[in-house]
Amino acid sequence: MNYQKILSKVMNHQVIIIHRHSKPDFDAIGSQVGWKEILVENFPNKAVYVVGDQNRFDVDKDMQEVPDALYENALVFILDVAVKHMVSDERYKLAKDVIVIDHHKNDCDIDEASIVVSDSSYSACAELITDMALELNLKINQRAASFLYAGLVTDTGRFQWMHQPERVFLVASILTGLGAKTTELYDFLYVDTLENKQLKTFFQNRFVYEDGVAYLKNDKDVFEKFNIDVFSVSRGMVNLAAGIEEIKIWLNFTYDAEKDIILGEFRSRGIKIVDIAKKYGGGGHEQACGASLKSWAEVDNVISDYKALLKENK
Ligand SMILES: [Mn+2]
Repeated sequence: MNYQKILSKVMNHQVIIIHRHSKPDFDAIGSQVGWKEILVENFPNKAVYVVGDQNRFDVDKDMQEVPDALYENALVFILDVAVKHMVSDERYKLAKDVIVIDHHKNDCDIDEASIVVSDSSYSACAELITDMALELNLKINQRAASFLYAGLVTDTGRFQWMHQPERVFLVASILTGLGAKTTELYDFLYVDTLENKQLKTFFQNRFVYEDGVAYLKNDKDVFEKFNIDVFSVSRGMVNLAAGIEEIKIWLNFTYDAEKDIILGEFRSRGIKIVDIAKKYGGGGHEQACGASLKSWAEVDNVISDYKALLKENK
């Protein structure tokens, strides 16, 4: 395994900066902050930083401002992503050395990387990071355990979607044994405000159900109507159409005014759907993926493609 090589690179650098994908989910933040905690715990003399865009998953406001000059001699880790256009803060290009650790199916296109660990048998990047830390006999403190556990829980949909359940539960057992704060996490994730619950009801009722495919189009008017961010609609609402017997594929399309693109989030039960995401320049997991689309006409093409895919699979 490459883990020993990774450890030697850590040993040989004084400054370590950890990146991950933009619009972070809890696996991205959990892996990033968890890995930082592990490095700080085991190598207290090193300067370790975490950078990137912030949202509610940066629960303790860990993200830091790092001057460009710091990159010159730095080792950069890029976690939970292997494609350059999705990395938050492109200054990783200034670094002396780059290591990519990911669990998605995409091929890595980050040319600066000297080591790429890309293993889609891991259900969460946090699972991979934990496995690596254990293999390297690194101490995982309670804060690291809590963040890594958060990544594990969210990327598996609370232990529903797992590539290797035995390993997932083993890692979960180890992390809870190390004091991961589970109740705090579940309250953060699953206790909702009344306003939010009502908002979800609104979105749920707007899904269109056709030929085994559910889809929802969220255009500008949604953001005029509600005080809600793009991510909360795009990622936050897609699974409102999950768990319906007749629906095997569910899609959520959300207009991102800042970038003037439409974010597509695609999910399925029992059908591999990532190839269509890739066809439109996106990617992700076999049954949970996405793509950025240029127009509502293109959105309709995606919907037609998924309907056709479902027919083929019947
Ligand atoms: Mn992940």
